Amino acid sequence: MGPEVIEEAIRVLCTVMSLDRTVDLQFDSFGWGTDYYRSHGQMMPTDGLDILRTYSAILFGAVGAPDVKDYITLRQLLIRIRFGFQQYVNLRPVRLFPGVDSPVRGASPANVDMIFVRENNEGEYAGVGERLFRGTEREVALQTAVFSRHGIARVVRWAFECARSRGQSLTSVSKGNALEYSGGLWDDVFDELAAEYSDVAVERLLVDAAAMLMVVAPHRFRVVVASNLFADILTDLGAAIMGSMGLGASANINPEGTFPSMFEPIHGSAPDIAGQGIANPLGAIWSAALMLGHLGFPVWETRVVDAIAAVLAARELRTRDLGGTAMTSDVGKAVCEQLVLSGAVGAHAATS
Ligand code: GGG
Repeated sequence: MGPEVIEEAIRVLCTVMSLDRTVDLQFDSFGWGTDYYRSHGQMMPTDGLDILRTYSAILFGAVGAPDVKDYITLRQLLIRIRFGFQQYVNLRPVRLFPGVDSPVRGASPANVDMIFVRENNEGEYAGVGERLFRGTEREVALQTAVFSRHGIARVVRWAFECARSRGQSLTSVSKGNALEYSGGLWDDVFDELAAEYSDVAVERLLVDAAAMLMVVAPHRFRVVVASNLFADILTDLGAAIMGSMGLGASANINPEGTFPSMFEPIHGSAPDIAGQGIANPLGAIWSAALMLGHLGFPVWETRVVDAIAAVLAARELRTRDLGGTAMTSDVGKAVCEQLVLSGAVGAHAATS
């Protein structure tokens, strides 16, 4: 369902451009993915990163298909781009929009407002490992988690800066009790940096406690920093608390700007509903909003998120995941209409 939701994200970006001529984006589309794999034996061309490198940003849909191993689709495309372009920060906002019912009792827009900073280039995703004695009774799989001081420090520092700029607390999630090497290093680096950022309130949680507290006390989380795997899992939980996986947005950021950053909804390809035009496009649209902020249009980022919020608050147009019957394109068009309704003032603000 990647193409369906990205189509709506582009519809919204085109609406923004029609409202503000200073937002001048051009799009090239690459059909890299499982179809490409079936005909070429790889998920993207060998020189795919060289092709992408010339762009200002990447808007990514989804990967995954039942007939291709998940580790092929994910590693040969999404992870290749994240690692190849040193997108070591994966920003994932978690907020409950007014008008959306959370499955979590007591969750409200006031107490569900988190930003996850996911380490995006290391951990269990480093791709280091082996399968020994394949297909035999004694088969063994080794998956080595890679945690470097440099890799931890750069993402934790980024998270501290984020928390400081927002005047919010920073929670670090690890598993330093059972994972004495990786979790131990993570905790040490976090503590060292916490001493430098004494103005930022901090909390350190074990990942199991963090999962529990996100449900029973979501207000405790504002900016959260965690390793690749832990934050991947916790942000799916976050999306569930938000009301739907279809709402989750993310930004894979190369903070130095040496390479393009990439923006993608956090959901996968959902083969059960792909191609039916019923997927929720709001996670993809929110991701496009994050892209606008990254490209220097923070006012338009806010306005697109406000338009998403308005559509959800109206409780009229909902895709199936949120209990409605609306089509993907209906929801995309509704966000555009909201933008147009509030357009003239915003266009001025965006350029000033
Ligand atoms: N929207 C991108 C996508 O298809 N995500 C699915 C997925 O499995 N993601 C894993 C990850 O974010 O590491």
